[in-house]
Amino acid sequence: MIPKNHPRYESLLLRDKVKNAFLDGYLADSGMIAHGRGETFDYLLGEKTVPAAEEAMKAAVASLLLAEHPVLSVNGNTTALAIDEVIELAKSTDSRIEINLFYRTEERVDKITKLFKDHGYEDILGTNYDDLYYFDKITNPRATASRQGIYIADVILVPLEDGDRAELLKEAGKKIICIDLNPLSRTSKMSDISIVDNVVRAIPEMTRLASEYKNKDEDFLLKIVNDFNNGENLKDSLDSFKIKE
Ligand code: PTJ
Repeated sequence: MIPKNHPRYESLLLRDKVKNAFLDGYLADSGMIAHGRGETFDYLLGEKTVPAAEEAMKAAVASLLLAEHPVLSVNGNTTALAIDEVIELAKSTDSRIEINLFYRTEERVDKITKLFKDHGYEDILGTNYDDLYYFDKITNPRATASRQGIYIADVILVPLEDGDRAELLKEAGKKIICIDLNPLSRTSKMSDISIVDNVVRAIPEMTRLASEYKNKDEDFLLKIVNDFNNGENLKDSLDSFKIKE
């Protein structure tokens, strides 16, 4: 039990979620290491959404709303930290949700499938019963794509993704939006839109933006997307890190 008046309460609460998800068997052991890396970047970012991330989120939400087949990809960490928030974002952007695990096992997929069902989301893709395609033509468990989801998707949101799969999806011609606290990661560098923020702040903010943009016309959304420059935005994100006291 973490006392609410602890100065690091919010951070410890996230750690607890990650640890419990590991003990429940759906978060990869490496997921705890990935979380620790994310924590460090978030600490240096001041644990707040910086203006560059807000700009990237606007372009990301506009892209999801303009997409024909938008998909939100989820893994163990995203499920542990933001399951309800992902479901809300899917509803507000008419996106599908697909399980896409780097360390894919049937057991983890089943557990995540059940969790989404328990949270009221019935038709998750990428399950053990889905019609899966393998992007690299060999049945590499890291390269799965549901034929109703990632396989036909034009825009994919990948929160907390590893570089290899981001690369695979990019090679498959998808527009990639990532949420990654590390602006220097391969995923951030190769994505079309990189949101340098914590998934726990970014996903709810994207849902808020989606409700704001929902009734805007296509030209309004296209202008946001076209005015966005990911390289420039990543530089701004990097400048937001405080490495001095
Ligand atoms: O559940 P699986 O099997 O798909 O595995 C998921 C992990 C995260 C273990 C896997 O994709 C992996 O190994 O990822 P990496 O290569 O460690 O990359 C994760 C990135 O997410 C790192 O750049 C972290 O800094 C970043 N990160 C960690 N926590 C957060 C985060 N970014 C945003 N919000 C976070 N809470």
